[in-house]
Amino acid sequence: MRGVEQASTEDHDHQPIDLDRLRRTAESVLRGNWSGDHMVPSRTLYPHQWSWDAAFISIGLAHVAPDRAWRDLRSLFTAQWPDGRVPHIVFDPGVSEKDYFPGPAFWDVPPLPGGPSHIRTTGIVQPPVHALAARMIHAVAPDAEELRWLYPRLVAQQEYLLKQRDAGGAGLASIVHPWESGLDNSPSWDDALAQLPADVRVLDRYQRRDVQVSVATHRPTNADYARYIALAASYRDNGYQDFDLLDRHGFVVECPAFNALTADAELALAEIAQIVGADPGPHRERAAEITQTMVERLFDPETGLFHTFDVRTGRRSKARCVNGLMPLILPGLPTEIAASLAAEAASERFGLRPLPVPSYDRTAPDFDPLRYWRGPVWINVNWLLRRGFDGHGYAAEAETLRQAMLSLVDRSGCFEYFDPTTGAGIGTPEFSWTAALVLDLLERA
Ligand code: 2M8
Repeated sequence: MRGVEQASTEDHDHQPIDLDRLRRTAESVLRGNWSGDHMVPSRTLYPHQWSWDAAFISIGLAHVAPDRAWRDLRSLFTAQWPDGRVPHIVFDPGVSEKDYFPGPAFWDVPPLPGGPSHIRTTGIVQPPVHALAARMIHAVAPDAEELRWLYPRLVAQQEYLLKQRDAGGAGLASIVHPWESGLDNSPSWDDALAQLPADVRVLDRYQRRDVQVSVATHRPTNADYARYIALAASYRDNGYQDFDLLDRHGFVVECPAFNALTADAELALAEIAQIVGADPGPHRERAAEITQTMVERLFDPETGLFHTFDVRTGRRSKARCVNGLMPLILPGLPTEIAASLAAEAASERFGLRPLPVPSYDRTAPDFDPLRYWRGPVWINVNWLLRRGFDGHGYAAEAETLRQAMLSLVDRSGCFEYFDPTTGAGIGTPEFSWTAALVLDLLERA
């Protein structure tokens, strides 16, 4: 697909999208952020390798540099823990401790037993988008050897999440830190976090790096950041153990997006299993079980979308956030629930155009167009939603969303996130997953 594509007529400025320019810009961002054996999300704000970023990035990279796509996943899984967890950050030993906080000294994870001694990681996880990434890279640049290497590792990742992290006992994975959701500062966590003290004195001991390299009002508040640090320190001080989480840890929550991606990973693994000669059946069964449990436990018929469930209190959050729409990616979702999510996504609370879906309900009194995951538009969740629309037969909505994303990035650049009222780019510029997913969207005309 080359040339100029007419954007949706409802496009903000009715500007045609310059596809060639967009492609060149995205490719140049990915060239600039490649670090030898992995991609950094951003040179300034995020100078290491992040887990779910690597998955989104490799999906787009497959179209232009498939060797790097496979390499990115391999680098990440080389740092997998013996218990199967895939760490949310793999630290680059060449980057100074002061260039990202909290860095390896804070997390204090010993070298992996039997692994390369220079590898340092965090001890928390992020959503498992990697099986999907492996399946998608293979579709563009088949490499059965890479798939065979990854398959047992992807299975171990799922087993960790579905066994060690089933703190609620219902068959869903719990997260122990908002950072594990990837939607770090989402209002989804407000109720659970409100039960924890916000002792900002913890920040006297540490220097926040994010507010030195980004605009403070676009980042989490000090009160939230203090809670993040206290929670991470608590999990670390318990040796990153997952038994008795409800007694030992202050934040144990089931997220609809995290669990939808876990079920989606089982579906991708079923396809990978067929290629590598393993049994796809158990993967399909697990995907169906997770989907059904999510419907029973996380769906609220009154709001028409999914909500996070606080396992410690047994309460569902009332906040309407983008993670509540994400189960649309599951093909096994009952038709009427898929229809409810599709209607909610297109409603005035979210909306598919002229700008893509924001991270939080536009009509909520605390909707914040600038602060990180509390309103702004993010490309990765919209890319997932587009897939969901497509998978459930909503072809027009899928195309509307695709156009809205391309138009936004063409107009504003490959930013980390975007103001949902003006479309202005915010957060860090030259952000890898925005660039990578644009490359994938360009292939989906
Ligand atoms: C953001 O999270 C990191 C912590 O993991 C941070 O704020 O420092 C989130 O947007 C997360 O989803 C993303 O993976 C990460 C790197 O892009 O940045």
